[in-house]
Amino acid sequence: MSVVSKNNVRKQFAIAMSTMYQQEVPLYGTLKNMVEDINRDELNTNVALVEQLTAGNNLARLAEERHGAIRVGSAKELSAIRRLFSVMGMYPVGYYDLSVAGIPVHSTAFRPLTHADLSVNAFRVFTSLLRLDFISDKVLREKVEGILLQRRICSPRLLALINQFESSGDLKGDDAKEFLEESLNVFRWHPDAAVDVDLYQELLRLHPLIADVVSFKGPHINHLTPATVNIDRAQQEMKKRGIDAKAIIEGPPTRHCPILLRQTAFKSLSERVVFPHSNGERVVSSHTARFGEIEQRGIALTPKGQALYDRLLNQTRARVVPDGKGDNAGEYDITLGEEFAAFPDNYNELRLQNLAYFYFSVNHKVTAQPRDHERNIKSLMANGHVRFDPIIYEDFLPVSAAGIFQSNLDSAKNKSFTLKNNRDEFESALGASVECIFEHYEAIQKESIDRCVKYFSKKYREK
Ligand code: OOG
Ligand code: NI
Repeated sequence: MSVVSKNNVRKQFAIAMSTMYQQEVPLYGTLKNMVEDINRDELNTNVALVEQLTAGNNLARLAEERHGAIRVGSAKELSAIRRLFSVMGMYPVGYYDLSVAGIPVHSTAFRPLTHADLSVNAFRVFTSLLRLDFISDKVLREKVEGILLQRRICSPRLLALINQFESSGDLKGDDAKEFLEESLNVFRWHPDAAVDVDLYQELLRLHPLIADVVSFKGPHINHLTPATVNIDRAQQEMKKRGIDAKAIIEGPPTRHCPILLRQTAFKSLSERVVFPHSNGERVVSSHTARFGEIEQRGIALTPKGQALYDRLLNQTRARVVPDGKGDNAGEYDITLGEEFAAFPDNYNELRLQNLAYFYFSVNHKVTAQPRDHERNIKSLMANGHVRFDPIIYEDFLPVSAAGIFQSNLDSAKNKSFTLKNNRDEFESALGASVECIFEHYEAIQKESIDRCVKYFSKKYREK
């Protein structure tokens, strides 16, 4: 039996998840087709964009690039999920504390790390751990902890396959196939609830997220996200088709040079659930949690660029807070545009001011050889021997993520509460530390510069 690479396992997993979610939530299939049509049309009419995506090695994966999200209830579940994703070459990057926005979770994103692995398939899973310290009623909290402790989200066979991977470093043929099937089951939707309807209602009143995590048999995938090259158009198109879209696009405003990440979504749908009842009967009711999202990714920012982004977003929100219903959506967009006028919107300027990360590559269109004293990256770039293209941001934004959560939690009373920003607690639940967001972009940029310089010094030697 031949070894199946982690990249291959992840690629197949992403495809299988997409198929499963389209069956579970048919509107997601509509959304995905809509985004594909928009992308095809945009790429047909924008030659420069196609060139840029090709040079940065980002064109092929556009069609299959998407992320998903899950929510888990305990340290045991979070660490099991970490081990599961590592079989697919996905590692925890970044720590997002959403309690600051009134959401009782903290999160990370499991994703591939290197440029080569990302270009094979960039599937990521935003993973949130419920913060049970949010439940102030001790009796209820202990009851919930007990339920979560009993829950087994991974089958014994899946755990055995993960162990096998951890001891041998890979999975072969049929084992990899079985691993995929078993993994898919972890994220499947269960229409029969694991708690009775009274407890469900009690948890719902406390916070809809708690009900969503605790009441079911596993961490069902709660959305998938195709990537578009024109999210404004996707937002308009959703509205045109009568799809119940989120009121605002999260993240930075529309720009010539897109930065970081912009997101929108259709709101979560009400789904039929069968609950057991303490009197032994079954009660048919509904649950609202699962939705479909669209993302547009732009260039990754350096710490300096990220600080500027954070400052401008804070300034925007100090002036207008999106009301969630869309009544002040226009005003919010205008204010966002005004504040972000201070963010350079030109790739060369972003590079010169060290605000963003770039992928450098040899420009084969220029055939003249550089002169000896020009074989450094600065001159190579100035003379067009080397081109530079955006390194795409692969991570998430805490304020945007909170906005996505909130738009799907209609019944959430925005209770204010304070929980400690507790990265240590999260990492100890995870059983590992989370990777730094910036380090990997830095490494990709450096590697691309080294490759270009080496290319021209080799040519130089051959002369
Ligand atoms: C996750 C919401 C955040 C994103 O893309 O920022 C998110 C969730 O609802 O579980 O998916
Ligand atoms: Ni998302």
